[in-house]
Amino acid sequence: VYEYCPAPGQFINEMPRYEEGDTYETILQKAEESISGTNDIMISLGGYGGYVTFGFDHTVINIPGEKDFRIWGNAFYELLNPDQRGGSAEPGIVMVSYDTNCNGLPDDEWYELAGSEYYKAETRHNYTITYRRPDPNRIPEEDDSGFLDDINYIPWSDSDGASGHMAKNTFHNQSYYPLWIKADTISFTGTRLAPNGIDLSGTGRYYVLYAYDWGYVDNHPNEYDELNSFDISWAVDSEGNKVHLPGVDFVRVYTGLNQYCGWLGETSTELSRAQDLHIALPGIPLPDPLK
Ligand SMILES: [Ca+2]
Ligand SMILES: [Ca+2]
Ligand SMILES: [Ca+2]
Repeated sequence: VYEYCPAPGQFINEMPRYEEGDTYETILQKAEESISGTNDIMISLGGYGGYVTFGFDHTVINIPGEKDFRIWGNAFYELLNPDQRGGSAEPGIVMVSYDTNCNGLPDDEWYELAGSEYYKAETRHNYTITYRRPDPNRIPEEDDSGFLDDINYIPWSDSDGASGHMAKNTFHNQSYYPLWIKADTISFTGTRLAPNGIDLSGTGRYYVLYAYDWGYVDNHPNEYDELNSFDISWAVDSEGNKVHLPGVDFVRVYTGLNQYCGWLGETSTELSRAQDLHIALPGIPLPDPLK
């Protein structure tokens, strides 16, 4: 893991856990120990824009016509209407990079993998958000649900001129702002997908987050291996033009939505593992047939 830069969120400082004295370096180490190999410990990227950058110990080859790597998240479909593919889908956008200068470091050009939403009108490109550290002098205010006890917790503003707050809920009482960060603001830029959460109750009490079709992390349950697998040939440049990469050495995943869903809280991508689909792990056969 080369970078772990989450946005604020209800699982931040817990996945991985911040302990007194931790620095960015020790948190990075914890993120690496969480998702390396088959350790399978979930890390959270927090709200919109939060990201992790990781690599393999080899180049993942882009085999034409095949998906090349897979990423595990914690998405699920609700039991009542599984056919509608709604539940907890918190799509993370994938970027890839090829070690063009062969120095083993992710200092080369990055390309987004254009998922099913990339070219849609409601998808926003070059979107920037800035979160501000909570004001220690604010007076916490509850909402009517009883589940949010600090609705003005973390202020954010974006490049569209919109602003709001990430609330604090009664289920998670630790700081949601990354405690190892000294700066009072954190900014992220990227593509932002349209909201995918629908409040079925109409009163803010029952949100269902519907999965997008394909091309995102933490969007479909892990048992749908094909829907959690990625083709390097989906790569596009910053203008949206397709690019051909022979393979990738580095992968970045960031939370793709700026959305708040009542007591479910902010939408945040989680992930726990990645795998090169062209190399079998000991004891774990390759998917057959390769899709
Ligand atoms: Ca491919
Ligand atoms: Ca490099
Ligand atoms: Ca999730």
